[in-house]
Amino acid sequence: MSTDSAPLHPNEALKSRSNYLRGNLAEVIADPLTGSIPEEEVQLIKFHGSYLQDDRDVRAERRKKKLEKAYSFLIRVRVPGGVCTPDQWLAMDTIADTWANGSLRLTTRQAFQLHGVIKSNLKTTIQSINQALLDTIAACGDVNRNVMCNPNPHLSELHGQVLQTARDISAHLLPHTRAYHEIWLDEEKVAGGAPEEEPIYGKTFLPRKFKVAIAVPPSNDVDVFAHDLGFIAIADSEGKLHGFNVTVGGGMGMTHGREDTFPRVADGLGYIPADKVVEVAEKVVLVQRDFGNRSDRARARLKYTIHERGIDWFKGEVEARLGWTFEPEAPYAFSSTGDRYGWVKGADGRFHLTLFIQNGRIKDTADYPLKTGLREIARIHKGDMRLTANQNLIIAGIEPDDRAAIEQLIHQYKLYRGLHQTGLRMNSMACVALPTCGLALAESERYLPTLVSQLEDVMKECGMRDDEIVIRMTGCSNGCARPYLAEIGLVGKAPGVYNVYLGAAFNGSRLNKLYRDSVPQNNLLPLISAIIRDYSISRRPGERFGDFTIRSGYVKPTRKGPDFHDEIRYKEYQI
Ligand code: SRM
Ligand code: SF4
Repeated sequence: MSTDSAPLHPNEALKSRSNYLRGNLAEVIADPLTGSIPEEEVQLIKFHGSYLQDDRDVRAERRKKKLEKAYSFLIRVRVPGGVCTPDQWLAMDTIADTWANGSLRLTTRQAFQLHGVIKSNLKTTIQSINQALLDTIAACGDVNRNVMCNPNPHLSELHGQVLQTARDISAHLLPHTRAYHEIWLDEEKVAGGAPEEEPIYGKTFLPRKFKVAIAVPPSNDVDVFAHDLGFIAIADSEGKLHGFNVTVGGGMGMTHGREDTFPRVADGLGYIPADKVVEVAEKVVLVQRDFGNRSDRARARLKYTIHERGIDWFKGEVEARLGWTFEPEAPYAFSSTGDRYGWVKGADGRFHLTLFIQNGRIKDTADYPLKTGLREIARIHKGDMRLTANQNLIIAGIEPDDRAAIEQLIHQYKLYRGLHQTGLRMNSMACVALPTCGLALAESERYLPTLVSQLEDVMKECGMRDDEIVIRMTGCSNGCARPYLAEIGLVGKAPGVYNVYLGAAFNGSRLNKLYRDSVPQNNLLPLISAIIRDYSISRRPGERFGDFTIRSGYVKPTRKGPDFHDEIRYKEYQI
């Protein structure tokens, strides 16, 4: 149900006639005449965790030669809470080499991505992933996505409970259709085409993607306010899970040039006891299912439903379906969105090692055998591997007696590089962008490391080598590396051209704001260096970079979603 009188977006009819996400997927995947699939199935395959892409580096050349685009598929593997076993890591490592482009991507949502899987290998690859007891169901599409949670194992009991909560929410919100099992795993078809039950989603699923995260204060590593639905864990006096503050209506995506689209930080709904969490997640999803915009996909996320109808209306709808009311929010405080790097000893005496992984890319280079090193660790490791929301990796649960062997491998494969980077780099994130992302307007993963190196020189010169500034880049305005919550946000506008955003809070509670529109790549270094130099001289004790840029008048603070664009009007007025 949508209250919008505008015609439904074509994807709504497409979902409806797909017979619960089957469409002609099985047939078109088997067609050997092309590396591509038709548009209808391009939309449907997302619900199965995959995207059709092409290598954009060779697009022009192939067009000239009148060749089909260099098509391949992205596969996203769901990892609730980011936790997998060493065996699953090894399986992903092998699959990346055998069927994909040889690298693994740890995503900003604690999942794995494979790139470059050609159509004829798609089914085998998905089967191999399932053999490792992982899957790609609902990793993309208009459904609930990978559920994130704080992966810091040293928080022991509380963390264990939060991880279980993430898994419970994930399982509860999975689609029920057997389409995935039929198409990819050769399960027998539902007898006689009998109608299936899709109790939460119905035939047309959600108006748009839906994202859930659980944060454990004081860490806001999951960027809980960027989520459609967020839970902030509240512990009792013994450090055990007591309940959650619930947040709704966060999101990052916007469209350049459309001021009615904007990033938004979530609103609070109140506090709930821990055992109510799955029920609340379901009801929030149901309200969005029934009232989300199904006409304009750029305005279809929960944040717009709440922006238009108001948080009080939304809370009332959720409470009416629950049959009980939220308690007032419990006190909590966030300190940062970053990861805690290096070795830490947990309450149970086991060790955990967090490594910085640049942009989440796991591959070997001539002087940095990262992929091989992690493979060797996974071979002997008895704990688990944890993907963080900042694209990093925790080798978790190392018994004291096993630490020396892991340290030896860290040394042998130079993995200590993931421990000794500057404060700026350790707080950097870039989305994938070119060459695989079909929506990229500019480089991101392939460019940010270079820009960071240049800015590092300035930081060192200012005596700020280890000072933390959160810097994030994306190749377009969709916000996949959550750039609007970065103290320095760089968002691709065109090839070699970026918008520069400043003024987000270090703890992820305030969005940034546009500082300069359409800056050519070569001007980024002088532009940002000048502000860093000013910061090094004029900052107050303990003042964060984002707060400084507001106090010093570089940008005005963004209080909520729509005023994210205020500065643009202000700038136009100045001109
Ligand atoms: Fe994203 C679309 C990559 C996290 C907002 N995102 C895409 C696609 C699939 C492009 C496409 O639709 O053709 C990208 C694939 C690129 C590639 O080649 O790999 C892509 N998104 C990613 C990843 C891999 C970025 C990364 O470097 O880690 C992240 C995968 C997460 C996962 O494991 O599920 C990723 N995307 C995000 C996030 C961050 C988050 O969820 O915390 C956001 C912003 C938060 C949000 O959703 O509001 C995000 N991605 C988008 C959007 C804009 C959605 C919107 O509301 O407007 C799109 C475009 C769309 O959906 O139409 C998009
Ligand atoms: Fe692609 Fe844009 Fe997402 Fe980057 S932010 S991965 S360019 S959709």
